[in-house]
Amino acid sequence: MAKQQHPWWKESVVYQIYPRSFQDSNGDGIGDLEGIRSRLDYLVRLGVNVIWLSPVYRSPNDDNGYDISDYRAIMDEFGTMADFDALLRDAHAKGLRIVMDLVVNHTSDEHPWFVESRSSRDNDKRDFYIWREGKNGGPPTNWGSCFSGSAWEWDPKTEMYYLHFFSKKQPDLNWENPRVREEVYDLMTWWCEKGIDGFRMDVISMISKPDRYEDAPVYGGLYGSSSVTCNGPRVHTYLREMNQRVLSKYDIMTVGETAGVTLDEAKKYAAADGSELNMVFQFEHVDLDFGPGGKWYRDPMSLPALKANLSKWQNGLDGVAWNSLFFCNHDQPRIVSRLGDNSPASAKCIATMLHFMQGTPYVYQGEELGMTNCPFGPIENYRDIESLNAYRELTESGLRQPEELLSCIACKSRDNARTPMQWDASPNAGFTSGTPWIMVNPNYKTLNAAAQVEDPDSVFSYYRTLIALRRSSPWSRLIVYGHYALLAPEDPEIFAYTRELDGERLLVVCNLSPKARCFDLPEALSWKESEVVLSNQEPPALGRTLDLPPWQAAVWAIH
Ligand code: TEU
Ligand code: CA
Repeated sequence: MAKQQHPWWKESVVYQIYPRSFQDSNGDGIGDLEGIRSRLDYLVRLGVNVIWLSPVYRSPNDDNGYDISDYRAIMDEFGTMADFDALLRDAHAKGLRIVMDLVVNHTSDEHPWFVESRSSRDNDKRDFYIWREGKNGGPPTNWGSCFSGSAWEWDPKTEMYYLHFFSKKQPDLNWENPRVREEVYDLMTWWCEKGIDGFRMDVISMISKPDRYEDAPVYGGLYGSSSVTCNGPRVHTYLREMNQRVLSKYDIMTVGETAGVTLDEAKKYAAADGSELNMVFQFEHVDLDFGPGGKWYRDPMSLPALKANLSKWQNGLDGVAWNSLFFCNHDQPRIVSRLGDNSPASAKCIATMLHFMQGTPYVYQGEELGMTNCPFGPIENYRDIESLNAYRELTESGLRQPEELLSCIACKSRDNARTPMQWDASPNAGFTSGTPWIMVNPNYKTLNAAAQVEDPDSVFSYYRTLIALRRSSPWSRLIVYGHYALLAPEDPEIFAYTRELDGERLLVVCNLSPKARCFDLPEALSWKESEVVLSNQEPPALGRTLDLPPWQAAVWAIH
């Protein structure tokens, strides 16, 4: 595809579906493809035009589908390939595109490649994975897995270690091996030929391992940081090759999940010349509340730090690469419980702040309803391998006290995003007629789609408006392509900025706090006329000083 100035993926809004938790169609308590198909009209109503499907491939589900044992088959619990084809057909008929999750940093240990690879030292597929001798009676390096424990697993059969940056059932592929890359390009082509509309590439920043396997710094726990393998020496070579071999042949959208990416690296991953991927999906802004020891330590997220960070990415990629805009996904706690106070007003305020920025917005299922973190209670109610392993490792080692760690897990667990979609007030929120695989958030009786879809003041209707403003309104070009400028960087409660394109301007002001605030617009900002574009409450009169009630968000076009 020739490089386009205004490609569809810049003008889209993506909705992420975590299939396991979206809609169950057969009462087994697990969401499935038929369930998704039955809810397409809801997405049409919301106004999004792209669906990102978290993995639906065959998997033993050690990490809910991020451990794939067959890239050309559908997970039994989710249905069949015929169900997938029906979903793709119906989605396309309704104007919805489908982007597949591509998990090729690692496979499942049950993938036939790994079964072969581990069978003997001289197996034909041995070099599909990363095998090393131990050192001093232990693993080759001190690297830790993102899911606790060492990143190396001892395999007694061949008496060597294999590398796994996630669970030991997710061995890392060896991208150095050209045969591995060929296999990946083949399976990607297979899906493109089926007519899918793009790929979200799981931890694609980790596929190129360092040249030297050396110990890494230890920040909080027992192991060296896994970030040593982010942006490895050949990652851009591989992605350019992938682009030439597959991506450039189709009109698809590609988004790289690029943990640990820097601004300079992002300019390569998502270069405007189209040589690698379309956009980066990075985590600096949502990792601001990590403590010095990482995710399981809490620091408050200061608004000036958040503003500085988001502004860095807005300004840094403008014209040279492309951002994803998100606060929520299946790995993140709910933003309304994090930055907000769980109220609908705070949900709308946070959404306004994000959706008027430059980049492609991602809405994660339930975010458009203001779904909140879940009061799980005891550790037994959690399902996520990351939370469960961290709890075991950090309490058993004596590094953390159980109660204190549990309160941290309650705030940060990925399971907060994975409770069933709240469709209505019927049992199990209308998600399943059976027993859900993970608990339903008890607030579903009042917080659900049925209560919101027709209500013009609901969070759902507000998201619908945000999406419509971006996709088809007099301000669409300005919202998609306008240049960004932050106002009042030091203000601890107000997030305000402008967007500007060809002499047209938008002013976005969000009071991200539960208290009323007076806000003086900077002297340098001037306008003659103004028009309210959007407001989540009665809009304040636009003057040099704004009176903003708690969680007020307002957007003006100024001339
Ligand atoms: O996530 C990779 C990643 O970098 C993190 O967001 C990770 O989930 C971390 O543990 C958060 O605390 C991707 C997927 O989005 C995630 O669901 C998978 O578990 C992981 O890769 C492995 O495939
Ligand atoms: Ca089911």
